[in-house]
Amino acid sequence: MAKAKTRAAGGKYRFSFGPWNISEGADPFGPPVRKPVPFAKKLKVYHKLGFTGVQFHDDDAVPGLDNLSHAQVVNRARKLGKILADNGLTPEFVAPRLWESPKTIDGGFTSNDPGCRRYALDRALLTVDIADALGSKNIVLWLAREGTYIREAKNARVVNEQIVGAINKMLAQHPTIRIMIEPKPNEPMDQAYVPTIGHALSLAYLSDDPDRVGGLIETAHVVLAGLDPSDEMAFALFHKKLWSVHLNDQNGLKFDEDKNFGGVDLRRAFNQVRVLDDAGYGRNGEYVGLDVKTFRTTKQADETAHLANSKRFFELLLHKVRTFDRKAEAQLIKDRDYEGLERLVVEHLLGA
Ligand code: XUL
Ligand code: MN
Repeated sequence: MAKAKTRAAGGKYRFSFGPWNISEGADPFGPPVRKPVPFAKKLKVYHKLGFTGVQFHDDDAVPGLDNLSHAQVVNRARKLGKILADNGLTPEFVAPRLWESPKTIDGGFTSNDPGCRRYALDRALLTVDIADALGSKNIVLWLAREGTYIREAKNARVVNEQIVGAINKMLAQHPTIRIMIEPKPNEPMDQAYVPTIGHALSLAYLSDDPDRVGGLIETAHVVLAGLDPSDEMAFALFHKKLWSVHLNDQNGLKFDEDKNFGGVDLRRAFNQVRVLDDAGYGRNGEYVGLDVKTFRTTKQADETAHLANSKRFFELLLHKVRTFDRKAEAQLIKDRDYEGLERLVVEHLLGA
């Protein structure tokens, strides 16, 4: 592979993943099939595979946080921040896990129960404190259960006020914290309230500090919405609000698969790398984040192969992006010869 000049600061893209990406293989139909990997052992994997950013849920960072005092939570987060720094790792973001507690059965910020809404808000504010103690500026909001199974259950107009209200309280909790909304159209809900990046950014602009609210786009989530991931990324990049990505892949409209980046649709993956690289993604410190799961069939010894594979596919596609004949492309566009352009792209991807 020819050495292509990378665009991010420091000359290289920086990669991240979350500890949940090394999974035990449980699915709704069967129990775990691999042994759990202790967190400390997971941390060792990062450098080995060429990753430097760690994505966190609040309770990945501080397990059992619902049963700890505020001071204990912050103290443990601080200690973890030091461990990360000692290992040359950076905490990319922290995301409140608002979908497992009995108090979030009917949603978090949009629950119909005011006590449950309070729980969700308190947990989101605690997440801000955890991020601060860890040394990260970024909060990711995947609004897992903010939605409905039946439309009549909630007021789809009022929920926007509740979501923006919660975002405003999080912004007020810390002067420099940033919030990245990760849209997803369904699963676990039948219909989610912030299904696309357009929805997410329109709420961002309504917040008290729009400069501190942006987006994280996950490939699979966009495919589930029936849209094109590179177009969604381009939309957010135009708004200067693509602050992270969860690259993976998704084979059509089914459960959220979190497959290897490029594993389903190479051309779709090529176009994601192309819009990112063309826009100088990474220059402001953004990570190339992955959210990938290995197959249930994977043996214990290969439990991180999907991370290595997805990163490699990104790098190979980056080379394809940078060696694509842009002059020929411009001429074909000028001639409105899109059959010719199709051939140029596909032959390039096939190495023909
Ligand atoms: C869910 C999903 C989450 C978020 C972080 O589909 O992608 O893992 O990325 O909460
Ligand atoms: Mn994700």
